[in-house]
Amino acid sequence: MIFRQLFDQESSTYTYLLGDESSKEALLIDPVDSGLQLYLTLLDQYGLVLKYSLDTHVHADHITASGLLRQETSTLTGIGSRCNALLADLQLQHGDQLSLGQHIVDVLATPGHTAGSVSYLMNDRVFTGDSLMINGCGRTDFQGGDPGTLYDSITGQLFTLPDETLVYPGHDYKGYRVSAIGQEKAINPRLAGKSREEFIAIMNALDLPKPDMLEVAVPANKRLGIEAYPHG
Ligand SMILES: N[C@@H](CCC(=O)N[C@@H](CS)C(=O)NCC(=O)O)C(=O)O
Ligand SMILES: [Fe+2]
Repeated sequence: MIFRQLFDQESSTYTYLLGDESSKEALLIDPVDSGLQLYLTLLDQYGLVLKYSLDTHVHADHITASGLLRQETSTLTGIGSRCNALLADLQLQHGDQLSLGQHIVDVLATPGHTAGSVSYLMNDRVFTGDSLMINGCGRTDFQGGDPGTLYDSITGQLFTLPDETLVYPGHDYKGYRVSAIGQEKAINPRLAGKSREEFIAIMNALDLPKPDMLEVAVPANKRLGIEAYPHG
């Protein structure tokens, strides 16, 4: 597999490029609009064809490149069906499977950061978006977020994966790049040894300032980051 973890400094967002060398099929997870040219260059350099541009949720802090990628390539765009981003080609649901050559991507519904959040599981790694971060997790105070629901997603879906499963989050604000399910179970301060009630109390007490781009990004990302789609 070709695998690249890309970082957008502006929003501290990780974007993932996965490519299957045999079939030349590729997918991107959580591409950022300002990275468009970089993604196209990398695809070209590796000789890959973009099959899927996937988002883990409707982002509140940056604009997705999925709509732009749809215009520039033959990619299908995909997002959780409960995100209400109706212009996406694939309205993904828990249990859906996508193929990348011989590899399978499993869609896991992991709501709680937003109502429509999903994670993508491929081989030994899970792309958790903002459902599970390294030593943390996404906030739950807007976009249909709910701390109890997030606790249930993390403990019921993500923490039931093998401990060795690598965790690749949607953001990191502290310099971490990759974790593992076993490590998050053991030392994530919001989750290790915490009851559902304790987790809810922690999340409800965060009192974080709203993302700078919230009012712009959410409506834009519901249109996959472009005004008119797919003809714009
Ligand atoms: N200061 C950042 C805040 C970004 C933010 O709130 N990120 C969300 C993910 S969309 C989150 O869950 N952050 C978790 C945290 O800050 O602990 C901005 O303005 O963009
Ligand atoms: Fe988010």
